[in-house]
This record gives sequence, structure tokens and C-alpha cells, in this order.
Amino acid sequence: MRMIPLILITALILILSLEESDANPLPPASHLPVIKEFPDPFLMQSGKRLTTKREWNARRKEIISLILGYEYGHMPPPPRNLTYQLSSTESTLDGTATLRKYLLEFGAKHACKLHMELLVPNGDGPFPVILTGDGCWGEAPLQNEIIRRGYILAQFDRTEIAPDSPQRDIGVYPLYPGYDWGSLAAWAWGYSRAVDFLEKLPIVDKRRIAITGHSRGGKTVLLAGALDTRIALTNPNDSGCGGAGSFRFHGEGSETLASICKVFPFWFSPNLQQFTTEVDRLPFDQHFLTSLVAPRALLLTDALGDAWGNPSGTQLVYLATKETYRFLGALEKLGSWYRPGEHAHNAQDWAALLDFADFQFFHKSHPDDFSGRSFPNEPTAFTWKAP
Ligand code: GTR
Repeated sequence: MRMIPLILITALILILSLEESDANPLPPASHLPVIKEFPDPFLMQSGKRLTTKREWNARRKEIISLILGYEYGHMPPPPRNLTYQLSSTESTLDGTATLRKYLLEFGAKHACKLHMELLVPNGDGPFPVILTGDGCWGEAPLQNEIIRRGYILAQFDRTEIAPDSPQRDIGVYPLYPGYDWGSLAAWAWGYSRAVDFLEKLPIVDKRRIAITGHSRGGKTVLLAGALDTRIALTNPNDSGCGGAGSFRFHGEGSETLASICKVFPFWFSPNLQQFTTEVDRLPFDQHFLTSLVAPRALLLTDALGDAWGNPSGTQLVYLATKETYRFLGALEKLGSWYRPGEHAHNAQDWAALLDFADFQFFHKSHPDDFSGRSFPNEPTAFTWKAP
């Protein structure tokens, strides 16, 4: 007898939650207004503009649902059953560090597997961490320097989580059927699982976890840092279109929404396709995504010779993002740094990240210019200001 009301209540909750998601689908692109400039991140969907910092959380939720709904697709909840095994340890870098290799297992029946390698400085810690999922592209540079500055370098290969291809029958996809996520969202979800793991280790300083990635890996870390508030510092490098580059404003020769949707449709939610000829109907631009990182630390690193990566359109996103950091009283947490040269994640980029992390985490001074003004003659992409 006592079971019946419980069953009824569960059924009712299910019906209500289904109705809620069905009743409020995001309108198709054709029903959205044309907005030629960057949309105003402080304007609530109700039409009311924010006035106090306390209202930001509610707006943040709206922005997340727009970004996931139209751009990257939705992710499953955290699995909460992650286990790990240490498979080997080895002294390395002339005895200044230990390389520890782990196997992580999580998700339904522990079917998701992820290998992680940690390069750990000597000593007890806890140490701050630089985490990257770009292991598929080889080892990070500056390992001696990372250790010398007292950071753990944690590396994994995001393509273990999901392939960099349209294939949907491997990686996490078959384990979580029914999600509209593309690879960027799946990889970002993988970053959060890596953080689940790091948080379990006593040698890790949980309040000082930084993430970095390059290009498609940069788009990934920006999404991961936007959503996962345990991440203290986010550093997308040359992330361009679908990362910190604007969809609406481009420098000459930069990648467009139409082009990325044609060549890499599987990186995104299928919903993004409807905007290829209607960019100005997007109810956001990428400053909405970068704003989700605020008030946590965000460093955009870009290369002036990387035309395809839209360095000037990234500066516009940075300038718009500044308004959110100003609104939240966290301007010193936002940085943008440019170097001459081509599309790459090189030692200079890593050194800039280490300087920025030392500054954010330990208030150390640095020689870098993190004020991001490399294109003085760019058009103004927005007319609004922080309330
Ligand atoms: C390009 C792609 C870019 C960028 C790059 C990369 O082909 O158009 O958006 O992600 O690949 O990941 O190296």
C-alpha cells in the first residue's frame, strides 16, 4: 500500500519534468530577432536588465541553457562513481619529479576508461595543477619549468572520451544514448571527470586547478571552464571559431560559423547548423561563453599570425567579456595575451600561462602584457556596458 503513493509521485514528477522541457523548447533561428552587435549579456530573457551582482547567477543559468541548447549540446550529469588505480610510478626529469600513471573508470558499469599521467614535483604538496587533455597531440613543452615552479602537470587524451570524428558508436556516446552533445561537449565533460579524479588526491591543491588546450582543444577547455566552477583558471589557446573567437566579427581569412559547421558538424549540437546563414540571429556570441568563467581566472592566448583563428575577433570577445568581469568586481582575473607567429601551442604560450597562474594563484609579478589590446582599430562590437 505504502508503495502506491511513491509510484504515483515518481510518475507525476516524471510527467512534470518532461512537460517542462517540452513546454519550453528554444525557438528556431527563424523566430529569433536579428542582432547585429554582440547581444547584451546583462539582459534577462524576461526583458529586465540586471542591476546587482546577486542577479548574475540566474542570468548565468539562462546563458548556459542558450549555449548548450544552440551550440554544443547537453551533457550527462557527473557519474559520481569514479574509481582509479595507480598503474606505475617512475622518477624522471633528473630526479626532480615523479611520473605517475593512472587508470580512471567511471560511468554506467564503470565502462568509461581514461588514462591520466601526472608529473609531480618532489615533496608532499599540495601542488597546484595544470591540466590538459591534448595528450592526443603529444607531450606538453616546458616540463622542467612547470616542475620548477611547483606545479603538477596532469595530462590525458580527450579522444579516449570521444573520437575526433563523426563516429558515434565508440567512446562515451553509446554509454549515454539520447544526448545531443558534439565532441566539444563530450571532451569538456571529460575534463570534469579528470577534475573529479584530481580532487581525490591529497597531493592536489583543489583550489588551484588550471586547464589549458589548443585550437579544438582550446574550444574544449573554454567550455569546460565555463561550466565547471571547480576549475580556478581557464586558458584556451588559439581557440578561434567556436572558442573565444567571435561568430559575428572576423578578421580577414578567419574561419566562419558556416565553414566550421560544414567541416566539423560533429563538434557541435545539430542545432547550430540552422545559424550558418543566420549568424546575426544567434541570441549570443562567444562573449557569453567566456562570461560564464567569471569571476574565476580566464586567460586567452592567441597568435597574431593565426588568421584562421580570428585573433582580432577574439579581442572583441575579450573586450565584451571585460564588462562581465567589471560587473562582478573581478577585472584582475581576466587576461588576454598575443604573441607574433602562427597557429601553435608553443613554449611561449605555456610560459605566459605559467606567469598568469603564478600571478593569479600566488600574486607573483610578471613581465607580460595581459591587457589584450593588439588591434587598436577594430570596430566596436557592442554599445552596452556593465550595469
Ligand atoms: C582547424 C579548424 C579550427 C581549429 C583547428 C585545430 O582545421 O578549422 O577550428 O580547431 O583545426 O583544432 O587545430
